[in-house]
Amino acid sequence: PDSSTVERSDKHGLAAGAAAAAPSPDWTIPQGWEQYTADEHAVWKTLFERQTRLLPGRACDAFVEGMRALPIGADEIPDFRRLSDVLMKRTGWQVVAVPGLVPDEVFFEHLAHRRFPAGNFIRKPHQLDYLEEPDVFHDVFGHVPMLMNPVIADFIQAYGEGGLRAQRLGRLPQLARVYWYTVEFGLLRQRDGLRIYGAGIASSYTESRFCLESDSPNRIRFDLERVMRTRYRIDDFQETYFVLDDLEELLALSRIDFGPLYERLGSGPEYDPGDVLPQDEVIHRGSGSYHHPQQEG
Ligand code: HBI
Ligand code: FE
Repeated sequence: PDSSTVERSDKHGLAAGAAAAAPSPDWTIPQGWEQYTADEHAVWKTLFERQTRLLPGRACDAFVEGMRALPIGADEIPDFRRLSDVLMKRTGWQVVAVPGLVPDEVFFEHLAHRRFPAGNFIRKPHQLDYLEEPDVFHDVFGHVPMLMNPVIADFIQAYGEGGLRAQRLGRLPQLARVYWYTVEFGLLRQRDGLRIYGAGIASSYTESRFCLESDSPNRIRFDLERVMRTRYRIDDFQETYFVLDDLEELLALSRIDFGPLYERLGSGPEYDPGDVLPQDEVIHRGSGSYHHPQQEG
């Protein structure tokens, strides 16, 4: 893409299609913090306040601690420079601005270098509950607090490194499921109960309750190969959540040699999002009432 044609001042509120012209080879753009409007800060405030009310007793301790130590508050969209200052000291991560979804290899390259690409735009008031591309609320509120945790910090870097390799080996769909069912939609069994650590849930008003309180979804103990064989839903609540007993489990995952696993994954079954298998350690067997409502009569 020809960066010279991109109008740098025109970058807020860009959604689908906006990323078509990459402003630079690594797709980063200035956050343009000074250009956010009062209305945009107000959308952030609405999202921040309703989510912050919901998370006590639902988000895991690491999330709450990360959030507390960061310059993230209700009144304004956070400034990535200030987030990066704090993150850098704690775990060596930075937050860089991108216009929306970026190509897989660009995404991985950033993660491998401990740069988290965050959308700089914020959803419109009519999109509070769902949008297709990650915006600043999902990326900053959902992901950045967990990047303060050293285990998650290393795991996401390893995912970036592994992503580049998986792509070369044609195994990206399988690896992406690990990210999906952990970093985005993971649950954690804390001493005091099931908690959220996945950013896709932590930033969602509706799913943060559904994932813990609904009897509809399955909650199954995380198993790496099982997860890599399991398709996921991108446009609705998950039918199954995978549960870690300890975030430290991710530490082992970032050191695993996926080579032999990729070999095995070349054959054998693939599972649907709602499948429950005989070998699963089932924490809650979902009723399926949300995704598969029973017909009357
Ligand atoms: N780009 N900005 C952004 N954020 C993501 O989470 C993201 C992306 N590009 C590709 C991507 N995720 C993935 O689907 C990979 O994890 C496979
Ligand atoms: Fe995300």
